[in-house]
Amino acid sequence: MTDLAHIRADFPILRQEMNGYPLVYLDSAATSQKPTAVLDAITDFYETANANVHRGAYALSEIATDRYEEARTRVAGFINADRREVAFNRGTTSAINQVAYGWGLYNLKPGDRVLLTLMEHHANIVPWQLVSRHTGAELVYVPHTESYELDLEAYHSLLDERVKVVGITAMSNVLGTINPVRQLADAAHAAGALVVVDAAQAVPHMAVDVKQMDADFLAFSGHKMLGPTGIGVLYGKRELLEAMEPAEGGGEMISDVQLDSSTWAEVPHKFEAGTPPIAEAVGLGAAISYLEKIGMDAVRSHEVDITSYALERLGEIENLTIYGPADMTNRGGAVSFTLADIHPHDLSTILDQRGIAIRAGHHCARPLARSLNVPATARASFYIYNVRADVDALIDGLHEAREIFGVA
Ligand code: C6P
Repeated sequence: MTDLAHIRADFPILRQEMNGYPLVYLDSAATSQKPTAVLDAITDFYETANANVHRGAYALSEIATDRYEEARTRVAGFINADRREVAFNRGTTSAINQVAYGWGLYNLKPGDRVLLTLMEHHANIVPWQLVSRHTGAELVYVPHTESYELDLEAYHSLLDERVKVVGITAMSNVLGTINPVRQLADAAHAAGALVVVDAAQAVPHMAVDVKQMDADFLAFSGHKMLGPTGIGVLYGKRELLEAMEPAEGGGEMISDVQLDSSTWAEVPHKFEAGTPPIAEAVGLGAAISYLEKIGMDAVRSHEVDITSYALERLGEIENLTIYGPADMTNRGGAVSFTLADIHPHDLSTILDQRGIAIRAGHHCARPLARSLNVPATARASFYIYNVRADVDALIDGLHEAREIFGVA
């Protein structure tokens, strides 16, 4: 990363104080902050191009449609997909629901299995549970090892002909673990299963190439990658999207509507029922341009640098347990921990009084929290605008928490 001070200056919110301290934002895994370029792109859209898309036969609507479709092209380029393989929606959660209800509901049956990992976010668990109620398919989970990696031996032994779909998080939002998606996908394909990749934590932080991964479906959210809330992406291999049913019906997604049946629009439009998040797509396009200017390799190398520093400094604190790989080769910038028996919510409150924002809780991954045997963890997560001084502030705050709670 070339010029960190310059990058920080692009994020107006980071100039703000919180509780009388400079804001130290360590919750980018929940949502990232937004640079001026993204905020300006959204304002500019509303000021100069706002109209509904794919509908009006007038110039302004065509301009809006062009901006919306340009954003799709940008997203497709970013993940090395064809633009017809990129459907916009509200976020990772809605993208995975599209696959569960559009593919799972029509293709799963009793005796079939959906193979998930214990690291999954609820977004890649609950939709499959809901669909299993209708289809009778069974959910099976791959555990993690003691070093917080996916148990590959267990994965291979669970991967039999009953498994029709494998759901994998590319990067755990709790452990930070980066899973070997290509290797997992090759094995899944050899067993005849499709692969759904939850890339909510991966696409913002590293170069993701859907062809290299050989993902059948891949989901991510704009708001975790400098873009606005309310916009997300479902990538799917074209032949799968063409064969898949839409999970939502309404305007925009049809070719024809008769009284008792309809035919669908071409992909990807059949997955975009109703007025889409137009300005949000434009904002996501601007976020991608911003990330591309930095370069995803530089984004990743900054993450490696700042997270290694955080792991090193957290390691200095006695009675602090980190839940996640110790080595940066297969981990990202989400660092979950507990400190002695201080409740993570108390830690978060004490840090908040110093202007430091971390997340505490189960991070929408309750099965994982249970397997870690903790009700909650504290989690610091990093992004391009974080600097070593942010880590130092976190460490000072944790020392204060130790004193307040009388931890030896
Ligand atoms: N994780 C976190 O603090 P949505 O809410 O649809 O944009 O993203 C859901 C989601 C799916 N998968 C993973 C791996 C995620 O991390 C998230 C969002 C946030 O960890 C909010 S719970």
